[in-house]
Amino acid sequence: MAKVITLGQFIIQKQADFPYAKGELSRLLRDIGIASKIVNREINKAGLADIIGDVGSINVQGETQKILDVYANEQFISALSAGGECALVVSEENEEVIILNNDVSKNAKYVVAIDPLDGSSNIDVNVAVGTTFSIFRRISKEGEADIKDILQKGTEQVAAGYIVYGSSTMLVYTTGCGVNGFTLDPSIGEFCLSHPNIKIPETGTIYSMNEGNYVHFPEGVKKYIKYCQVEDAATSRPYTSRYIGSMVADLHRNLIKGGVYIYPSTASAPNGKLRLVYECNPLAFIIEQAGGRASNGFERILDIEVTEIHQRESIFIGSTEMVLKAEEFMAEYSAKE
Ligand code: P6P
Repeated sequence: MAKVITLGQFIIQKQADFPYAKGELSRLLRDIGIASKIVNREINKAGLADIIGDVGSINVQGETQKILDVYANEQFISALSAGGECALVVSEENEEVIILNNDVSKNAKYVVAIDPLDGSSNIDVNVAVGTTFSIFRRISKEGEADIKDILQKGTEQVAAGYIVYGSSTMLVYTTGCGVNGFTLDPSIGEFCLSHPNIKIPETGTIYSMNEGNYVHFPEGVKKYIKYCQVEDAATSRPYTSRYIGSMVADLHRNLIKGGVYIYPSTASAPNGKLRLVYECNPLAFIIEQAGGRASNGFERILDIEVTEIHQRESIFIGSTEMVLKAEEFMAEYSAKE
């Protein structure tokens, strides 16, 4: 029976990789882990308690806020505030940055961007949902956290990860030294190392996108879809189309099995739908650390200038060879658009 390594033990073990670390990032990651266990508990009983459905309010994205969205947001923000290792939070659910200026947080070394519950429209139909988070070192002086701390390019992230609340609940994260996955063991309430040093297959046979938007896709995406559907035994085509409507779940499946997820520009989302700061950047960091690739069809996601906390970006993310092929079609058919 292999020794169980919990998330907390693993973080402490890995802390040794950072000679100057004094434990702040370790505690921050643990704070996120604790909040995710509380959120997980509510998600798992959403069908029972009366926390399904809308609170009637609208978030900054103009999306109806589900009770669980709001609950998850509150849990993560209060965990980050209480933990004292985070000076500022950006959340999909809040229009403005949240500066945590209590005595311990105002001098914290790190800032966090988070989507507390992505894909929450799936809650009511019992489909997997996810949390994404991105961690930066602050660049402001102690006591004066501000928006510039979070308007940093994806390459500046010190850590990033996601939690996928699926058939099991998993936390997957990177600090720039590879990607490790932990599965929640409800019997002991601990995330346990289940997927050490995850590497995404160089190529795959799964493509994920909402083909209902086909008529509004860039020409390069249309050509790539046709490429995926052509019979060619040598390259295992036609591929399989899998789209859950919950990016974290689609990305996690593609991370394990190989595949590509694409959310390009569409008529209703001319800059793509996904948000750069708290969705594209953390997932791009994870995928690159696992040996994959993430771009907006033309430019590496992690290199994209960040100008607004809720800015949207097209995303092509997954197995390197599949993203490269899609980028070839974008270069040939869409670069001029
Ligand atoms: P559409 C969920 O709202 C989300 O942000 C992603 O998780 C998901 O992949 C996508 O949007 C679904 O959007 O337009 O296909 O319904």
